[in-house]
Parts: sequence; C-alpha cells; structure tokens
Amino acid sequence: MSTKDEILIQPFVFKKIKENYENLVQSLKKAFEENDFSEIGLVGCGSSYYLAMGLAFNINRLSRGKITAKAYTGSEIAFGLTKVRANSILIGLSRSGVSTETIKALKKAKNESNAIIACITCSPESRMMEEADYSSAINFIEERSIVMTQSFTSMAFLGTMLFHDLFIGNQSEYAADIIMAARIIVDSMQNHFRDLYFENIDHYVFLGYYEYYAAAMEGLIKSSEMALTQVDVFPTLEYRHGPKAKVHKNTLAVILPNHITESEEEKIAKEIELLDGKVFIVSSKIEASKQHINYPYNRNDFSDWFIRVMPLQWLGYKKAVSSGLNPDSPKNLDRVVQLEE
Ligand code: F1P
Repeated sequence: MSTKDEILIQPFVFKKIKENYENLVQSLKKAFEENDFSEIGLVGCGSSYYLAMGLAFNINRLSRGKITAKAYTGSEIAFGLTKVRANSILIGLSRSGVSTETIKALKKAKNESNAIIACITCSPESRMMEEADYSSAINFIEERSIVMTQSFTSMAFLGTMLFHDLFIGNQSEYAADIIMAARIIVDSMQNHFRDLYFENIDHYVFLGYYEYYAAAMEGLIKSSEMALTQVDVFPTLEYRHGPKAKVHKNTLAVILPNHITESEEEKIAKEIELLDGKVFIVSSKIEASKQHINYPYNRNDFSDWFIRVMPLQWLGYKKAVSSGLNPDSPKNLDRVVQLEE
C-alpha cells in the first residue's frame, strides 16, 4: 500500500532534504540576493494551497515585519479576482508542476504585475519549472500515492528551512530538531490511534490557529479525499461559537495548540468530552497522557506546523481502511487538475 508507506517514511525523506538542502535552494536563494521584494506571494491549488497558507503565516512570523507574505489560490489570480503586488515574488507550489490554475496565475503575475516568478515542485521536468525565473525541484520524491502526503510535508520543510535560512540563519539546527520530532510523531501516532474503533467514528474535528490552522485544513483534505469523512476545521476557540453543537459520541477531535493559547485550547478538549466526543492533542508540551501526542520542539515559532499534518494523514488513512475504501485509489479524485486552456 503506497499511501501508508509514504506516510510512515516521511522522517527519512526529511533527512534527505536536509542533506541536499544547499543544492535544492541554490536558485531560490539567488532570487532573494538579486532582488528586493515588497511581498512574497505563494500560490497553489488543493493541498498546495494549504501549503502556501502555512508557509505564508510562518514567513510573516519569522521575518518579524521585514516583509509580508500572502497565500493565494491559483484560481483567484488566474481568473482575475486579485493581483499580486508590483515588485513582488510569486512562488508557485505544486507536486506535479502542471496544475492549470497555478501555471496561469504565475504567467499572469509575470505579464500583468511584472512579478518575479519562482517555484517549488516535486517534478523537475514540469511546465512550472519552464515558466519560473528561479526554481527548486525536489527530484527524489516520486509519490505513487494519488493523495499528497510526503510531497506536501517535504515542500513545506524545504520552504520553512529556506526562510529560517534567510531570516534567522539557524536552518541546520532547526532541520535537525524537525527530523527528530517527526520520528517521534510517526511512532507515537501509530501507538495512540491503535486502539481506536474507526468503524465508530464518523466525524473529525481539527482545531488550531495560523500555521496550525493550515495544518488542520490539510488534514481536512486528507480525510475527505481518502475516507470521504465529515470534517470540521476551525481556529480552536471558535469551535465554541456554534459548531460545537455537532459533537456526538462518534466525533474525534484533534487539537493543535500553540504555546500562547495552549491552556485555553485545552479547555475545549474537556468541553468536547462532556458532549461524549473523543479528543487527542498534538503538541510539544510534555505530558504523559494517552490522549496526548507530544514531541520535543521548543522553538515556539510555529515552524513545526507541517509535521502536525502527519497524525491527521494517518487518521485519514485509518478511517479509509476501516470503511473498506482503498486509500491508494481514492474515489472521484484525479492526481492533478488540468483544465482546457
Ligand atoms: C494539487 C492538487 C492536489 C489534490 C488533487 C488535485 O496539485 O490539487 O492537492 O489532492 O490530487 O491536485 P499540484 O498542483 O500540487 O500537483
């Protein structure tokens, strides 16, 4: 089963990215050396849009006001709903490098806003690589699975490492911390979710703020694609303001708290349990509990956001299998969306 293997192998792929980091980012780093940008735009479709969202939140945090970053869906630029700022860089994100709306968005930003065009992809021979002025292709990821798993987290890791490099200069130590944390999460998620009766779960709820919200959205996509499950995603404390009414005994909630609002976010866990729902917390807070997947990471910079996607991928996979669905051939899903031009 390729999807399962590709989920579990992610920490090894991260190691390979760290080893090849300088080669992989050579061209992208040049873009920042040769230009002074007013904005960093990130554009993608589907999972690659949530990748853009997580990276944009994290760039804004790491740059501490030096530059603003913004996430765009391919369609909003491609079909004229918005324009990127003049003097900006637009980074296309795409596993395949051929999603029509993302390519169209990049071309439009170049032609109409004179933006510099860059990309991060897993497809070295793709159309996006041809269009981009600066590019990075992770050429050792050949994801067999139709749903994006390691391609998502790898592009996220590479991008987050690059912005650590550009704004802080601690990318190597940061990367080592991520690899160690990822290993622990992969072991821990298999143990923690082992005894769940997935047959009895019909509603997932994923909660978090900013980068962790982007991670939760990517979790929603995984469970929708693989398991056709009902999933709600909210900024954590917003869940009280209405949607909590949907909790029932077959609800499983996963909270992705941050170091600032953690104690408030944990209160929601109790409220969901009072309504008979089950709750897991994924964070770096050390707490030995059956409901807590924790891992060492003490930077308080939200740059661990994408490794929190892994337990959500696992939930999507487990639910699919328990429902008799094959995660390797998800229903009604194409590997990539290409539209007639
Ligand atoms: C992204 C994407 C996937 C989605 C589906 C269609 O493609 O939207 O996220 O799961 O398979 O394609 P890409 O531009 O990253 O290749």
